[in-house]
Amino acid sequence: MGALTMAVEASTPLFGIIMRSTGRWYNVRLPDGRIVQATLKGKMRLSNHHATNPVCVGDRVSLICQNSDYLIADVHERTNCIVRQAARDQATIQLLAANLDQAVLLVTTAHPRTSLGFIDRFLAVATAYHVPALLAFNKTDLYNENLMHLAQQWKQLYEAAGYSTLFISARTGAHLDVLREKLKQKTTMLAGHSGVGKSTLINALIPDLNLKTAPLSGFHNKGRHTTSYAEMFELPFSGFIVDTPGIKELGIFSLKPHEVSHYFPEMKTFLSQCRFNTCLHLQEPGCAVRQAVSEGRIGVSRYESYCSIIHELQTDEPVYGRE
Ligand SMILES: Nc1nc2c(ncn2[C@@H]2O[C@H](COP(=O)(O)OP(=O)(O)OP(=O)(O)O)[C@@H](O)[C@H]2O)c(=O)[nH]1
Ligand SMILES: [Mg+2]
Ligand SMILES: [Zn+2]
Repeated sequence: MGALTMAVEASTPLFGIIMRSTGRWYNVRLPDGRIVQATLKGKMRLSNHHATNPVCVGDRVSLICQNSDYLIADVHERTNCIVRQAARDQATIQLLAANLDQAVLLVTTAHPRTSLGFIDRFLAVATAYHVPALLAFNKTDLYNENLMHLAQQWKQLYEAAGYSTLFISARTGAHLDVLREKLKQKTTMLAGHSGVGKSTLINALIPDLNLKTAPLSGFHNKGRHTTSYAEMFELPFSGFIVDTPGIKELGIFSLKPHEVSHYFPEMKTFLSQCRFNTCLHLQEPGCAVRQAVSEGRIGVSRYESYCSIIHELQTDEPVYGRE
């Protein structure tokens, strides 16, 4: 009886979650918390021909053990998956992270200041991918009166649009208790410009981790990234957090122009009031969205970001379908 049980166990695939992928090797977390290294089973490499990587961080997989090597044999269906363009003007995508419960976008009015356009694009893409997003203002220890005033204005703008906001300092630990509550038992993607403090924050949440961070002086250089691949970490208070690199290229490429307004939550209530149901809310007569902007019920900067996304989608060749 005992021997039979062992044989069954050996042939049953193990369940695992991808924590990190660097080229050929994947770190996979087993249900007991152990992390093992695995490679892809041959046929897996071919499964998604649009993507440079068939498996990504957050993926739930079936593992088989062959000659004491772990092989990833299957990827379970994803609840969502954030992708980016593998390279500009190339018809390939890179899967960044899958099965996310939420995204925290780290922003700051200090250095390097986040642009509203970047925030709006990120929020629209996250909404399109069914990942609820919240804004965390970081480096609040550096906010003087002006920077704090600006941050308060942004907070109002985004809360009015339907997003939660949070003020924290990864450096001093201010309000990290509030953030911890939001992260508990969830899988969260942490996003934000290079230098905004993502790795510093994860180090603060997970003592002894010691992720590499970079001094501020290194950020004169555009496009510099200290973190160069996505990696998921287990939080000591339960839950997982994904540190992501280069979220800048996170594309709006997969959005369709007529859908974009649905990813701006504050526009939703006005959409049915436009004269034309094909209204893109640009120059069309009888547009309820533009009316709402002129009445101050939709933020001007939000509307400008909306227009710039539409403009980009209309001028760029759409090369991808939605993942
Ligand atoms: N004063 C202050 N500095 C911070 C805070 N958070 C991060 N920093 C500093 O900002 C710099 C960049 O932080 P990182 O954590 O490396 O930034 P990152 O977002 O991981 O950057 P990439 O890996 O390049 O995407 C480091 O010098 C940090 O010490 C904060 O809350 N306050
Ligand atoms: Mg980093
Ligand atoms: Zn309209």
